[in-house]
Amino acid sequence: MVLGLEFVYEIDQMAYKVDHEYDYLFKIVLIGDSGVGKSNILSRFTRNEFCLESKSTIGVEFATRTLQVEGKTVKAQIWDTAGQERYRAITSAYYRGAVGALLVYDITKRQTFDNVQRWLRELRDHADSNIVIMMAGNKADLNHLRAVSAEDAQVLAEKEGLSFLETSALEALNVEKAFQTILLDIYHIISKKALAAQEAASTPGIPHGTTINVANISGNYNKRTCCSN
Ligand SMILES: Nc1nc2c(ncn2[C@@H]2O[C@H](COP(=O)(O)OP(=O)(O)OP(=O)(O)O)[C@@H](O)[C@H]2O)c(=O)[nH]1
Ligand SMILES: [Mg+2]
Repeated sequence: MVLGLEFVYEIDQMAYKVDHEYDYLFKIVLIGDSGVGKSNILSRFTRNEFCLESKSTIGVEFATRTLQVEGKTVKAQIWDTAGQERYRAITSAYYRGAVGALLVYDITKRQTFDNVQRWLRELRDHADSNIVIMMAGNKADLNHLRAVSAEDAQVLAEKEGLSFLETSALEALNVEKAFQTILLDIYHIISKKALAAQEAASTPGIPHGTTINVANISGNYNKRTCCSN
C-alpha cells in the first residue's frame, strides 16, 4: 500500500517536472542550399561543435537547446535537412508547426544567395504566414573569398522583411545571436497576441462564448507550445 502511494507520488513528480521543464517550445527550421553550413550552425548552437569535413545531411535531424528569453524558459527545437532536393524529407512535414526559420547562404558562393528567393517561395508555400525569418550569410570567416557583399544582402533582407546577420559556424560568430534574435521575435509576437486576446476578453460588448483566436502562429497556444507535436 505504502509502495503504491510512493509510486503515485513519483509519477506525479515526473509529470510536474515535464510540465515545468520549459515555458515555451519553439520549432525552428534550417533551410538553404547544400553545403552552406546549416548542420554546423546547428551543432555549434546546440553542442558548441564544428566539423570541417561534415557530410551532407540525409533525411531530417533535429537538436534542442533550452535558454532564457525575457525571463521565460524557452526550448528551441531546431530541425535540419539536406539542401539538396533528392535527400530531402517530405517538405510539408518539415515545415509543419514551425514558428521560426533560419535561411542560410554561403557568402563565398553567389548561387546560394541567388537561391534565397527560391527558399522564400518554399516557405511561403509550406510554412505559416507569420513565421519569423532570419537570413544568415554564413562562412563570414572566409572574407577573402567573399562573393556576396553584406550590403547586397541587407538590401534583399529589407525588401523581403527579414532579419539579417553574417555568421561563422567555424568561429562561432553570431550563431548565438541569430537564434536569440529569432526566439525573441517569436516571443514578442506571441506575447502581443496573448495581450490582445486578454484585452479583447475584458472588453465589454463581446458576447459570452465568442471564440478569440490567438493561435495563428502556434499550432497549440494553450499548451504554451509552438511546435506541432
Ligand atoms: N570556413 C567555414 N566553413 C564552414 C562553415 N560552416 C560550415 N562550413 C563547412 O562547409 C561544409 C558544409 O557544411 P554543412 O554544415 O555540412 O552544410 P549543410 O548546409 O548542412 O549541407 P547539406 O546537409 O548538404 O544541406 C563543411 O565542410 C563545413 O565544415 C563556416 O562558418 N566557415
Ligand atoms: Mg546538413
